[in-house]
Amino acid sequence: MKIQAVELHRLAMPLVRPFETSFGRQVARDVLLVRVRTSVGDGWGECVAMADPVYSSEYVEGCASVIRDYLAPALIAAREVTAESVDALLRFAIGHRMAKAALETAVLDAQLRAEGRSFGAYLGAVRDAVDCGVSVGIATGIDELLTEVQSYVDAGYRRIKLKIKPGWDLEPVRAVRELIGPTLLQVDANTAYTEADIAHLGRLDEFGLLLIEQPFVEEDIATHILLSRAIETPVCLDESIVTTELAVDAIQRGATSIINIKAGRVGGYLEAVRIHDACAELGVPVWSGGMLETGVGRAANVALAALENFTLPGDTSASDRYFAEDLTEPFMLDNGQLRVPAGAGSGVDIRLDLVASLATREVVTVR
Ligand code: OSB
Ligand code: MG
Repeated sequence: MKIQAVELHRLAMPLVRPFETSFGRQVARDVLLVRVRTSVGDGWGECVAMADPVYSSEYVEGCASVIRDYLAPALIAAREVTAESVDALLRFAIGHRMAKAALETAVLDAQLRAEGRSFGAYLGAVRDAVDCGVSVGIATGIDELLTEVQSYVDAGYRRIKLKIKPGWDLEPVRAVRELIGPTLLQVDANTAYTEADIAHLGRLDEFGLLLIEQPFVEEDIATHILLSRAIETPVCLDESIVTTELAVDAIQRGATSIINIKAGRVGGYLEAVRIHDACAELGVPVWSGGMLETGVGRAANVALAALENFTLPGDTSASDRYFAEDLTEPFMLDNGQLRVPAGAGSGVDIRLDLVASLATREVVTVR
């Protein structure tokens, strides 16, 4: 296909409840959508970067800027573009994986819509519905936390993930474990701990957690190896894993035995599938992370989570866990699962009226 134009749409989506992590408190999602206009039709992608560079170095304004000034012009200049060639066309720019992923996803969406093929069929989905978990932010107190967790258990979520940080770990985990009994439970520290906390984190072993996600800074594989040796709870990496090679290396060195896959973090769905395949070969289970996506990004995440080795419930929650109104038809939980969209491309329709009415910036068009 030929890329004729790339549009950047910025909007603000209020969250149904504030989402607090060790890296800050979000009250709204600063959303960046990319629409590619191509010779075979349009495609959409959602950039997963947060408003501020606090989860990774990328942030929404930076992504919009690098797409506008570097990435989109490179695709528009190319004689022929396919989803499979986007990575090579954008390799001249170092890093910026979330920005690149948004573009690659939009190109893939256009390509698959034109072919009448779904993301699930293209990526290799083996099921038509996926098990869902929910990521629960740091609460203002234990009572508030238990009320929120109970509402998710009542809604049917198959796994609870608690955000933890120093000062908010053993006590909330104990209280939630007592509340939910044998329901799957895991924790995510978003890099909030250091090597000095290893003995303390070992105290989580008594709660039978599925895993502890990313306790130390992303570059620090060595301390994750030490922790994996010191505790029984499996260690799972999120922020650290940005390529297939890094995933394989971290697994072989004993730093991680489960991997959280986020297509945005690794540069796109094609690389996400490569990580999935490499982990399968090494006998390492994976699960689908989330970045508070709207239905646009969620649709593709749900398709990815339908691959064989996604054996643990993902952070693929229903639309109403995040938003009162979604940008697509809402994703609704059915017996703890979301249905994999079966329509062409991402399989969802974008509500252009809502995208326009929630806009915080003028649409930027690169041509
Ligand atoms: O670390 O998994 C994370 C949200 C934003 C940034 C990072 C993370 C998260 C979540 C929520 O945990 C996942 C979701 O429900 O989309
Ligand atoms: Mg995480």
